[in-house]
Amino acid sequence: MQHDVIVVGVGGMGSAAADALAGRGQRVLALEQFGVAHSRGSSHGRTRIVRKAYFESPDYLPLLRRAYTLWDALPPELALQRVGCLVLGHAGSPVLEGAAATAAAADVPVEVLTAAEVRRRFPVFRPGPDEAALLEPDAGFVRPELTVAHLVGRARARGARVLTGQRVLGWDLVAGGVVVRTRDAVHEAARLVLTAGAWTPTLAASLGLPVRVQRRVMHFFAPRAPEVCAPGAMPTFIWDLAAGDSLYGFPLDGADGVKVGFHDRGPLTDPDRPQPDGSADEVAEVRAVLEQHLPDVSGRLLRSTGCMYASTPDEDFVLGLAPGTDGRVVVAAGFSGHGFKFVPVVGEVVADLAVDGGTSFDLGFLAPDRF
Ligand code: PYC
Repeated sequence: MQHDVIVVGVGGMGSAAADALAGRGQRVLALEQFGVAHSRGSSHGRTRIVRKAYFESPDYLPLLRRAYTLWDALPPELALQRVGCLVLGHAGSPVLEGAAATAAAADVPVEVLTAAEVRRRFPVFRPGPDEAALLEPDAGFVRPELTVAHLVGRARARGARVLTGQRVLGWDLVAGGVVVRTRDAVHEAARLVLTAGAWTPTLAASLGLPVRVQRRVMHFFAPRAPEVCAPGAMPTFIWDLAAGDSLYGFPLDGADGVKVGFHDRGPLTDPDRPQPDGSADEVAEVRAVLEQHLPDVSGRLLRSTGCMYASTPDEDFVLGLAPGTDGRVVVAAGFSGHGFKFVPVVGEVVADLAVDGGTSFDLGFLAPDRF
């Protein structure tokens, strides 16, 4: 067999997996249907939030701590930019309370701020009197496209074959390994890693994972008052507007402006249809929220770009050995719009699972067979 492991899908997770596997001496073939650092999936749009006061669950903390170490070891232009993260919400907001609970349980330094304190320290935000916030200074953002390009480059330097323009049609278990079919070839290897993002429902249909694919839009605005949006004056943020409805965003990023988007709003979509740019209605929807909550951001629209979330019912990831595959298939999927910050540690975990059949992290809450 020419390869030890085939990686299907080279976005954030696939690039990290290919890199980590090649770093462990595996003969890796990685197949990507588009190009390196493309914008057809879920790993584009300039910036991603990184934070540890994880309202989703404290169970992510061991993975997050390792991810921080790995982000900090990357070249400076890829390392975590520590501009902080502000979580805002009404009293009793599950996002705010969840972030505070994880911070307390895991000793993550945070500051609790009243609405008045938020307005004084970060005037770009206009919380109402019954809202509060949690500031996590050690949080910030990373760069998705640069990260993918870097990891692919390093994987190749470590001997991985990363092929672009290779649409995978399907895969099967065979005696002693797996085969993967593309339009032009059939590839064999001992192990398969599925990091197919929004194409998980297509490529992992036999695994029965309940991953649904949804459209999201990232909006980039030239702010009306750039001085209150500069890094230092404005942290990244997640604003819990109402149950299951939040707005997130980033400080001013040079000519790219201020990026904001709804974490939860967006219809189901077909990943094979290129996502159109944000429509007039989608822009009007976000502008209405900006006018009320961050009016200084709501200047000229620079661009609105579509992307996709591949989400599970509980919005926790799917990370582990796929059931019924005799330990030959590793699946890393369903990142539900909050996965990119884990990219480097997911690469390591995937390599552990593919090479050793296990990992020292407790991944029970992410098990592929939990549904
Ligand atoms: O993962 O921090 C995150 C996030 C929340 C909303 C968008 N990204």
